[in-house]
Amino acid sequence: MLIAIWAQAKNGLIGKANRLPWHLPNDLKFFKQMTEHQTLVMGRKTFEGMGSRPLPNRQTIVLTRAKDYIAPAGVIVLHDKQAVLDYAARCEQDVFIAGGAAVYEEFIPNCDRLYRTLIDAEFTGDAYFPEIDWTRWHLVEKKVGEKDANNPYPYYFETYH
Ligand code: RAR
Repeated sequence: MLIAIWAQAKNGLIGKANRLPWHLPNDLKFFKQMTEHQTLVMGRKTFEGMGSRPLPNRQTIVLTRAKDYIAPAGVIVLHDKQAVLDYAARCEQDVFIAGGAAVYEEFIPNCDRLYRTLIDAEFTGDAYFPEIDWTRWHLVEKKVGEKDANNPYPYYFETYH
């Protein structure tokens, strides 16, 4: 299955200087849990925003047009959408589209599920989730995130089929 996973503020904000605009460790825990032993696809800027290091216990695929891109050992570099779709069709694992904006825009039409963390707060940043055809998607689950000193915003984990 191809699944998009992202966190956004109410206004669609997803990023700031290739990083996340907020500190919300419970979202990263959710991201970790959902993607464990699966495959992650991320754009080159998102990968570099995460320190150009793959996360443990999941296959990382970096998408870049640069044919000479050097990634750390264990990271797969692919250069276009079709190569990712071919990879996803062959691999046994779920393939998670993990950002950023340009990558979501390219892959959402091919996704089977969406995992959206909706953060009910305002932040500043420079990257927004793209416009998508919401008539295709049905909310099947919405869980309230636990608020505490380290996770001080109201937030929700939504699943769309
Ligand atoms: N697609 C997403 C993401 C993606 C995302 C983006 C980032 O910056 C642009 C990130 O850097 C802050 C991260 C970070 C993830 C991360 N982990 N993820 C898995 C750690 C933390 C675990 C609590 C980790 C993982 C696995 C093993 C060990 C450690 O730091 C991610 C974020 N959120 C959502 N909803 N969709």
